[in-house]
Amino acid sequence: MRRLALALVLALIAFPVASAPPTPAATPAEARAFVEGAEAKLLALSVEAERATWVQENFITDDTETIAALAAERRAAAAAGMAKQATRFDGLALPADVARKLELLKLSLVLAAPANPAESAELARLAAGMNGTYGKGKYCPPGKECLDLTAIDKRMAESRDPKELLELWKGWHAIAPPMKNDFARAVELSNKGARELGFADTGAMWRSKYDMPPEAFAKEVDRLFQQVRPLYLSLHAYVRFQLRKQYGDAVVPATGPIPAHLLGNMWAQTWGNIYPLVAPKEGDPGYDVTVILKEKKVDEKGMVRYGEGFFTSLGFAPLPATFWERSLFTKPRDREVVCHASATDVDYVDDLRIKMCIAITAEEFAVVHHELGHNFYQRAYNKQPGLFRESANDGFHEAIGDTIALSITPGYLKKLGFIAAEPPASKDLGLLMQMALDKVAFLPFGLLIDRWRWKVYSGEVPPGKYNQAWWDLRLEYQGVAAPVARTEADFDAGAKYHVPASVPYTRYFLADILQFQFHRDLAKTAGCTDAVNRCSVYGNKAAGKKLNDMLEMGMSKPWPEALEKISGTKTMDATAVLDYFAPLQKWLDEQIRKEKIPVGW
Ligand code: X8Z
Ligand code: ZN
Repeated sequence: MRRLALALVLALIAFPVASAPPTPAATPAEARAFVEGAEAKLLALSVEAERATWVQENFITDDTETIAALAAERRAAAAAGMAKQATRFDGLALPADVARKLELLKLSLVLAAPANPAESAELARLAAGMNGTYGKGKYCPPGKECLDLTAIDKRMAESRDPKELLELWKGWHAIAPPMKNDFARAVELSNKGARELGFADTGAMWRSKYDMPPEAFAKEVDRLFQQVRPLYLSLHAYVRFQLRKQYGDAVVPATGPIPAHLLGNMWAQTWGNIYPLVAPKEGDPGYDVTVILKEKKVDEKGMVRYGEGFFTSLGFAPLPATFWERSLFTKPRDREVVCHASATDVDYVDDLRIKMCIAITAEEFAVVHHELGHNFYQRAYNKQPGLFRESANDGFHEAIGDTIALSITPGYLKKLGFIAAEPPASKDLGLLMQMALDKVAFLPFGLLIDRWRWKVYSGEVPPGKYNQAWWDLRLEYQGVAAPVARTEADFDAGAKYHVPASVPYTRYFLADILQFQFHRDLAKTAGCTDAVNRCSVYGNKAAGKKLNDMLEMGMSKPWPEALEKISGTKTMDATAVLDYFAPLQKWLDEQIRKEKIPVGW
């Protein structure tokens, strides 16, 4: 090869430029051959990288981290190289599938590798290292046994002692500062990689993955948030009012932000664990799924079996035997693992697995369905070409399992034999409040993590302002404040998994909206005429087919076309959220009026 190239150079030198043969123009056939070759290579490298990551996250050691970093680097370097080569087909009229694949080649990575091999290796090492550091994170209270995140989560959910909650909050957030420099360096390196691919920075690259210009996507996200913001404000106001009753004036201000440690969750992202503090008196549904699961002695695998059972009731094939052999369901005692729940398809065909340190609670029952949603999606699109083996957009991937979990209604629980009778419609307020504490409370959180990262990647927020910018956004969007004074020595964003693990987060905001849209439309397909929160698509093959038709498309078409399959519209629409919670919103606003509860912060 090299000799041939040299011969060509010599030939060009030997002949006057005017007589040099023109570079043959690239043809559509060449473009197809190129992209199909790239696709096959990338698929093979992705399988290798997925396998290495699986081992690293299930056995955190220095060696597995190195192996995972090497595999990630090989994939990233190849993808970046091929994306650059693909530019030679720019401007060529191409069949739609080839053009889409060439575009996706550029967008297949979360962190783009810089061309410089040393820098590319450094970025991969930093990413694997932060993932491991987070996974190993612990809080060691003085004189007591150390607590990992699973143990801390449990205390955060159950404790009503503000002192203990504060200790846990501070203790966990102390895992992050050692990662700050690595994070800042990874920002620099991945930005370099993104720029080499023609993006302004990594944040702009992330925003380019939605079949529309990046600025239009940011606007679209804002539009959706504005639709649901009034509902969030009402919920926030009522929750703050009730927390004041529990903790008093000195801990919770009348009109200011809610201190972040009191909401039953380390990041104040879902508030379902404080349901007993805010439950509408007249709305108690009369059962608690956590209690029922424990009474029925459902174990970790049993939780997953219920999830699988829902999908098979819709017509999906059962999970393969290897799923049960290879998944991680229980936190091992003898080694470090990344407990943050995840699902993967290691061979991109049917080597499906989840990794989760399952707790037997209603909250985790929903998470099990969330993870299985990933697996059933992955298998549904496994006949697509490699570059299309992805969800329509990343919000779709996150929405599928949650859509199914919205069908865990009293009617479904009765079918499972969990409850003897369905509570009457008058108890809907309690059910809606429980759901809103998780889903409505999450909306601003789902948005702000990437608002912060977008500013970090663009350079608007330099490392010296990371923490201030983080809390500014927490205040602006969530109306939540740090429970103790913070400085730039803290790195509070780093205490949330997706930041050290480099997982984009806007996907969860989109999923929070999309799941209500999907649920509303699938319930309609199933012919449900009840209030939408009482509709379950369990056992409905027509709804299952509709869902599968969309899942099978993978990423082969722009996401609005996938959305259309289920919803008959190409537009994401938060009115499904508003419809679902309409009775609760009415009730909240009545309380706000009656009790003169201040709204906002
Ligand atoms: O990270 C997750 C899943 C894995 S994709 C468990 N979620 C987000 C989070 O935990 O912060 C699900 C909802 C939000
Ligand atoms: Zn997920």
